[in-house]
Parts: sequence; C-alpha cells; structure tokens
Amino acid sequence: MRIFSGIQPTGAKHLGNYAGGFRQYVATQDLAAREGGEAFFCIVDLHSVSVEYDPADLRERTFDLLALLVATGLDPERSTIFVQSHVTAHAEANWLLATVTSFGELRRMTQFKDKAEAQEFVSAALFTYPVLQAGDILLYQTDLVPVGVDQRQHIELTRDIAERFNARYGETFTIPRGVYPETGARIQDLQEPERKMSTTGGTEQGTVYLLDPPDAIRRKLKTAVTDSGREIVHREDKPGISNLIEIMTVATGESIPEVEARFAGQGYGAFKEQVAEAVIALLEPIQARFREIRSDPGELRRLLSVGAEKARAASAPTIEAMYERMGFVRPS
Ligand code: AQP
Repeated sequence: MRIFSGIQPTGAKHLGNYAGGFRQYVATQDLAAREGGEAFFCIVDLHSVSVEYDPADLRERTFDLLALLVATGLDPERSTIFVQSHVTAHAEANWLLATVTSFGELRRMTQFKDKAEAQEFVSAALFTYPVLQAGDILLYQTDLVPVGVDQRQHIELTRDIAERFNARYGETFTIPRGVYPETGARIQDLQEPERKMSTTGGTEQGTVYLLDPPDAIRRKLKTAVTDSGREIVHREDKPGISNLIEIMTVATGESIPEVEARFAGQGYGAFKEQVAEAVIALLEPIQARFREIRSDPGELRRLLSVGAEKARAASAPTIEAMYERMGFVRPS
C-alpha cells in the first residue's frame, strides 16, 4: 500500500491544515507501517510559486514546514519526507499529464476560480496546478491520499487523468483514492464560519496558526462568531458552534456526540474557553518539538537529502514507463 500527500510551504500553517493534513499524515503513516506499505509526504514548493510569493520567505518556510511535519509526528525513518523540486520527475510528469488533461476540466476547478479572483496576476501555473498535483500523486503508484475535503475535486480529476492515460497508453498508474477525516475535514474560519480556514483567503482573527502563542489562541477563540441560541449542538443551521465542536474533536479525539454530551447545558462562553484550552494543550508540545527541530538546520538539510533520494528512486520507474509508453526515445 502506498500513501502520498503534499502540503505547500508558503504561509503559516493553521488548524485546518492540521485537521485535514498533518493529523492524517501521522495516522496513515501508522497504517502504512501496519500494512507493510510506504508513505510519502511532499513539501510542494513548485505549487507555492503559482501565486505571488517572496523567494526568501519560501526558503525559510520550506524548513519550517519540514520541522513541523516532524514535530507533528512524522518519522523520517518510516516515511519519505521530501521537497517536490528536488525530484525533477514531478515537473516532467506535469508536462506529460497535461497532454491528457482538457482545458475544460481545468476551467471547472473551483480552487482555481476562487484563487484567480483574489489575484491581480493570474499565472498559467495557477491554472495547471491540478495537473502538477496529479503527477505528484500518480508518480508513486499511490493508493490513498490523505487530504481535507477542499481537495476532493482535485483528487477526482487525478483519477480521471490516470484512467485516461491508462486507457490511451496502457496500464501505467494505480487509481488513487482520497482519504478524508470523519470530523474536521473542513475547518471553517472562526470569524466567517461559512468560509474555510485558509492561508490566503481567511481572516487573521479567524485563523488559528499552529505556532500561535496561547494568548493569541485564547483571544481568537473568545471572539469566534457563534450562532443565536444557547445549545451546543452540531447542526447545519449552527455553522459557528458546529465548527467549534469539530475543532474540539480534532483537539481531543472525541466524537461529535461526545463533545455535545460533555457540554450540554453549558453556555457558549464557557465552551469557547474550553475549546481554546484544548487547542493549546494540543499545540504546546508540537510547538516545543518544532523549536527544537528547527534549531538544527544541518539535520534538516540531511533529512531532505535522504528524503529526496528515496523519492527519486520510488518515482523513477513510473516516469520512465510514462516516457516509454508515450513513444519517446530514451537515452541509452
Ligand atoms: N480549512 C481546512 N480544513 C481541513 N483541511 C484543510 N486543508 C487546508 N485547509 C483546510 C488541508 O491541508 C492540507 C494542505 O493544504 P495546502 O497545501 O493547500 O496548504 P495551504 O495552502 O496552507 O492550505 P489552504 O489554507 O487551503 O491554502 P489556500 O489559502 O492556498 O487555499 C490539504 O490536505 C488540505 O486539504
């Protein structure tokens, strides 16, 4: 069994990324170990440059993200953690797969539409982003892709691209399946609970960053938008409280009914305080590990070169098969 997921190094990582990403990476790393499989986690720096960014910032954030992946529980001995641009097969697969992806498919991607609206300069890279993502996944003959539900449309497109390539050139790719968490698959912005918590599109006060100090977390949760009424229940007409309940499940591992039962009859104010304390308890040990790991750049560089080597070896047979089946003359 092969697991693959990617995460962008730009921007400060938030609780939504933890719920749909980091937390699931650790769980699937364990699953891969139990099943005798392999897990690959990729810092997708090529994706990050599809929107405006600062090169110096990208460099620092790449190391930050590596440290955070390890601090949240990934083990570089058991999983392959690597940087996308260190494995050139990703850029090559992007071009080859673009030939079996239609303009119409890419135009329908809601992430492109949302992000394009927010950009002054809409790059061609932002438009073709899902093709690069499909290549990331398919190069590793991936079975499972742990992600948040915001990525569902891209995963479906990846499956379509893989099926089309297989039909046209012969069986080449495993058809991957998205893995979405039962709760916390889409954490919403605390200030605007109808929008997802996001690096580029959210509000500062409504976004809990994984490296936020406890006071900031308390302040953000305290001012979280709630709904009318008093009941602490997970219901469609209560997006604010439902979001806080989901955050509580992510922080403590409880189910939604367990959180509802524990806080039945209590007011919103007390509940928000308890959610803040649970998030702080979750993040404090992660932050301490992060600081320790991040302070050793030599070790981080070593981890990256080990990861790149493993990822190159794992992806090489697939990119070679793609070239062969598409009729390219290969160097002897
Ligand atoms: N709000 C969210 N709830 C649950 N999961 C989420 N993910 C992102 N937001 C939420 C999941 O995090 C993983 C990494 O996503 P990414 O590489 O796209 O990182 P990002 O750019 O920091 O994510 P954002 O905030 O979603 O960025 P923008 O603003 O660019 O749209 C993925 O598995 C994703 O599903």
